[in-house]
Amino acid sequence: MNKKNSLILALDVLSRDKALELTEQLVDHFDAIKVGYPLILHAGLGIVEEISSISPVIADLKIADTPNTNRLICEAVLGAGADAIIAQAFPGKDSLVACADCAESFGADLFVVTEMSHPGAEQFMAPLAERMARLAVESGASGVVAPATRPERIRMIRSIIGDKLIISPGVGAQGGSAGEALQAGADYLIVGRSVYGSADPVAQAKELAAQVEQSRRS
Ligand code: 3DU
Repeated sequence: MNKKNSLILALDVLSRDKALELTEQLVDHFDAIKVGYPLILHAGLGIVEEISSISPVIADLKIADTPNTNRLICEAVLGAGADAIIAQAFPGKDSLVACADCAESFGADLFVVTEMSHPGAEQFMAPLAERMARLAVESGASGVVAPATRPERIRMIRSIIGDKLIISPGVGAQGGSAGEALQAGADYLIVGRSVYGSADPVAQAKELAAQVEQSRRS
């Protein structure tokens, strides 16, 4: 993934046509497009192939199964053209290594969820986030997913993972601040509803780019 804008679009729209229209409109403003269950379940796996011919794609299937099933899922979505996958750490090292091995065989990136950005993540994930971040490093992941809604947690996770990448959801609709997440150590911001749900997605993307630029200068 080429770091130009430090922005990843979470494309959780439900139709192929809308997804492709937004991709065409926004491709220059985002370094990658993240697609997940909402879009893939509605539009089919072929949407990964279509978007990946326009932009790098991160497949956010939050893969969380046995090593063999993880491998089958990774092969399907990376085979469809995704450049990166997202997996959960909690199934354990063998499951995560299966994803890392598959990503490596496709020349793709693996991002591991440490602690999610919604309030409920404080219940089970936050207490284990440090261990999950360490596991991500041990397993050979390219980076982790850490919450823009809790910049102090990004800071803590950065101290564990060194120079691995942090991609960070929660800016905009979930209340997180772009500037604070970047200052805390996020490499990329993942933004969905506040862009694709806006009356003017390109204007929203430009506003985010201005915030990224301001944070780089400060
Ligand atoms: O809240 P938004 O609409 O900006 O979208 C955020 C995206 O990031 C969405 O696809 C969601 O599934 C994903 N995500 C989180 O929000 C929080 C996480 O911890 C991990 C992924």
